[in-house]
Amino acid sequence: MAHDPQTDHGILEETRQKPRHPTLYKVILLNDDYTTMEFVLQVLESVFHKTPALAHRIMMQVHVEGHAVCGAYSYELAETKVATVQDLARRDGFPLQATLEEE
Ligand code: TYC
Repeated sequence: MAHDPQTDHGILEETRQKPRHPTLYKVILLNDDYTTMEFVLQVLESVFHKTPALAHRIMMQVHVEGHAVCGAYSYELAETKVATVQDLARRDGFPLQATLEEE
């Protein structure tokens, strides 16, 4: 039945296995006691392209709840953003951390 020559044209079965859209990865920003709120706002605006108002909301959510999602991206882009956050933070002497989570 799986290979009925009347209906099996040999294409659909292979195609159906592939995801219709690429897996996205959430970048999660984590709270700490030392990174300044101003620095977090800068990161959200420059790395995640948030407006100042949205950056403020996300920063405060991290501050109050411990973590918040900054956006969802392809694996490679999400990894790059996590690395960029950490590079910028270390450069300014802050312990700010970001991590990835499959959506
Ligand atoms: N909790 C930090 C403070 O009080 C601010 C902060 C917000 C730090 C968000 C990290 O991802 C963060 N200065």
